[in-house]
Amino acid sequence: QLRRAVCPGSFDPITNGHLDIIARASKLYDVVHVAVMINQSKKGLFTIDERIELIREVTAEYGNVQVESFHGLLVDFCKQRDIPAIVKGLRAVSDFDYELQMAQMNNGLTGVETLFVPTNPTYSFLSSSLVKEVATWGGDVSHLVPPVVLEALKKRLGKD
Ligand code: COD
Repeated sequence: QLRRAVCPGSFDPITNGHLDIIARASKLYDVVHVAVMINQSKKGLFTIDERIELIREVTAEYGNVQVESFHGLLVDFCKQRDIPAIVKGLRAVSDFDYELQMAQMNNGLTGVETLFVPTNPTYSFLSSSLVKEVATWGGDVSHLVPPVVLEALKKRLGKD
C-alpha cells in the first residue's frame, strides 16, 4: 500500500516556504497530495485554478505530487483518499498555538495525524500575504517565490 500524506493550505500564491515543505514531504512519502483548500470568505489574489496550475508547474519535478482543490473539511479530504497524515511547516512559536489546535481537532474528528516539519530558517519569516504586500508596492520578492510565480505576480499586479 502506498504511503500518502497531504500538505494543505491556501497557496495564494505558493512560496518557496511552501515548496520546501512539499519537497521534504515528497522524500518521506510515496505520494504527496497538495490540497488547495477553498475558503469562500477569503477573496484571493489568484483563482483556485490559477493556484493549482502554479503548484503543478513548480512541483512537477518531484514526480509524486498530486495537486487538487477541496471545498470542505481537511479531514474529509483525507478520509476520501485514505490519507493518514497531514504535513505542516512550523515557522515560529507564533504558528504553534493555532497549528496545535487544528492538529488536535483533526485528530479528534477522524484520528488523522499531523506531522510538523521545522521551516528552513531562510523562509521562517515568509508568508503568502507578506509576499503579496511587498510585491504590490514594487518590492523585490524574487528570492521568495519560484520564477513562474514571480511572473504571475507581476502580471496580476500590473508591474510588467
Ligand atoms: N515555511 C514553511 N511552511 C510554511 C511557510 C513557510 N514560510 N508558509 C506556509 N507554510 C506551511 C504551513 O504549514 C501552513 O500551514 C501551510 O504551509 C499553508 O499555508 P497557507 O498560508 O497557504 O495556508 P493557510 O494557513 O491559510 O491554511 C490553513 C488551512 C487551509 C490548512 C486550514 O484552514 C484548513 O485545514 N482548512 C480547511 C477547513 C477545515 O478543515 N477546518 C477545520 C480545521 S481544524
